[in-house]
Amino acid sequence: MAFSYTVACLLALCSMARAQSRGDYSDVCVPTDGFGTYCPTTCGVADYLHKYKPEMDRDLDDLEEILQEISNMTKGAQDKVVYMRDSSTDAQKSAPRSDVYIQKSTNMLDDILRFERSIVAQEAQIYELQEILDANEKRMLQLKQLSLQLEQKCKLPCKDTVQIQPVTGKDCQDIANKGARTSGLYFVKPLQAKEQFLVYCDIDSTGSGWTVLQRRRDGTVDFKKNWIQYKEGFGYLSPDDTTEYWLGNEKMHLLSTQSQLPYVLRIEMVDWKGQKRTADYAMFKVGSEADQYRLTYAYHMGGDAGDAFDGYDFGDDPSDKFFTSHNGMQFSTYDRDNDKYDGNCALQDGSGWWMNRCHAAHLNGKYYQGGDYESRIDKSTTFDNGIIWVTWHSRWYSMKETTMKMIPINRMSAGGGQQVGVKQFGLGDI
Ligand SMILES: [Ca+2]
Repeated sequence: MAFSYTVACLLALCSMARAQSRGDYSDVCVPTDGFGTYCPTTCGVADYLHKYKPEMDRDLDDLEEILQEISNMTKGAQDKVVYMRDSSTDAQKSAPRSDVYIQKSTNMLDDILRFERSIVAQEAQIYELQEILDANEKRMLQLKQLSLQLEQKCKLPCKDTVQIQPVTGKDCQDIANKGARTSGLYFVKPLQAKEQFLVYCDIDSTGSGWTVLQRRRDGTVDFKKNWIQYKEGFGYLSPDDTTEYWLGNEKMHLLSTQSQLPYVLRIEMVDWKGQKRTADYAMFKVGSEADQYRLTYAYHMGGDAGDAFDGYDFGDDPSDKFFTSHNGMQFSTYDRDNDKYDGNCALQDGSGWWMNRCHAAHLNGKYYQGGDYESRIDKSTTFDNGIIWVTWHSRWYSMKETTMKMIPINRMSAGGGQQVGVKQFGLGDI
């Protein structure tokens, strides 16, 4: 057996040698124990290779499979890359369109936001308009009511003519003496008058007839007038005593100087609280135009308004009272300065009046609604120009209503009023 093995081995070795040259003799080699300790024989190498070949083959097969897989996967990846490239190209090709859509949708979103904002703003506007509408409806209702009131008022018969009483006389007391008992408009003709003129007579139930010279009641007539206007009179006479006027210096002169019978001037004032006060002056006269319609009276007879015509001590200067008295003063207007002042009182205070330097009483002054006017004027340019009677209210208080009226002095006792003592009076007293 050993022989055969050796022979075989030898044969195998020979064949190995041949095989080596030919390369196809691996199957016939017999492995020996000496392999690995000694230098390998040709057969040992062949056997060793043979032994590991299948495993290597399997591994190779596996590797081949893996490589195939990898190859497949690579192919897939390549395909994918191609696909992606194509897609990318396609996407690039279609990009402009999608940009348009994105832009469009962005625009739409912007529009929606804008509309939302617009809706909120419009809702606020609607609310405001609703409020205005409500206010207007309320106002319309008020106007409708007013319209109704006016309609009813218009249904009343209109008075298109002024009723003038038929009785005449030299003054209102003369008219009352003739039996007139109604206050209203009458023609009077003082003794020296060339023609009759219209006056308002305030006649009471006892038969006292007051001739009214001046009336302030609502500020509707501007009392800033010139010499001629104060001379002739201005404003409006009304049969029911509802208007403002100055009867006129010439008429006052004719009325107050027509006879030896002295007159009393009564000044009536109403303040803005509705309080009424009076001041009476005995032997009231207005001089002729030649004497610049000078004011004179004998004395203050009484009345609860105090004697402002006598001047007033304002505390500014010891001469205050002297320079603010009115008895004996000539009449001044802005265009005719007859006052005792270096300047022009009538121009400064915008009135016509018996100015001194300048006044403590000023019934033709500017009409100030509400009374107190000090805070309403610029005192560097405007002085105490209101409707003033300083022995009742301060010079910064303007009266609501004034009346200047005259009556023969004998009616003062006859009318049940104050008893009057007549004092002699001359120009030397002023
Ligand atoms: Ca002057």
